[in-house]
Amino acid sequence: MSTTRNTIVTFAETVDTAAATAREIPQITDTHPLTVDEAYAVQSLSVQRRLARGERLVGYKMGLTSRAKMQQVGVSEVIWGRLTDAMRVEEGGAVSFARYVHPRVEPEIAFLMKGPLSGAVSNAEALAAVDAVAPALEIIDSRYRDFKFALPDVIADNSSSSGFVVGEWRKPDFDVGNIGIVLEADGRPVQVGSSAAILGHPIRSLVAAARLIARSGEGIKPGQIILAGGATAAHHLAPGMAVRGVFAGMGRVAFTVED
Ligand code: 0L1
Ligand code: MG
Repeated sequence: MSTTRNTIVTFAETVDTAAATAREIPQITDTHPLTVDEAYAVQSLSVQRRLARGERLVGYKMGLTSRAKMQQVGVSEVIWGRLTDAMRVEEGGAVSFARYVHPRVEPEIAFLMKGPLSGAVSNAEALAAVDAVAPALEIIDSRYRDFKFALPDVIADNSSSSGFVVGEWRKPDFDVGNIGIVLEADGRPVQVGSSAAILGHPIRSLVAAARLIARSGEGIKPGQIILAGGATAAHHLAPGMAVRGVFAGMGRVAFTVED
């Protein structure tokens, strides 16, 4: 079955509408095989629809950055998605559960960029382009029914990205390679991990971001935020829940879930 430009446009509209209206959809690859490149083309067009509605691109998220998640989806490469200003939740703020299909949260490290980054770069070059680091929480919400998807489905669906919360920025004058992280729900620890779970060191995720995003003809720009990927498994959100990430030596980041 061939994938034409019209097919890409149709799937972009499908995933965009599903995200905008919090409706679940069947996985695309059930009825139409997609290559990874075609899936990124769907993602690109779907995010362009958001930008056309007035949202602003503010950065990128990296996904499947831990061995556990890669095994879960059966892949050996990380994926990425786009972040817009409308996806950002104020630190300590509230989100509406009704805005999502089956949302989960995972703790991440966020990088704020001061320099551009694109293509093949070293860990040192990536670090030199970082202005600040912060504890962060990503809200992921696959729009696919029963969480059933293949890799191209997830990529097309903006790599499940739905929202993100960023804590206080700090100068990157300390090593973020092994930060102890506790994810709490209603004051109870529900996940415990380390930033080392993010490709062994979150800076490697930034290096991968520069390489992969360049393939699509885009580049990381100063002022943009990069979410490095989940440091623990994701935890399901529920109405009324208070969520907090506690990052050793970095601070806290929190939000609540309303109905
Ligand atoms: O942020 C991520 O690691 C992407 C996860 C994509 C799959 C999922 O929704 O669990
Ligand atoms: Mg994530």
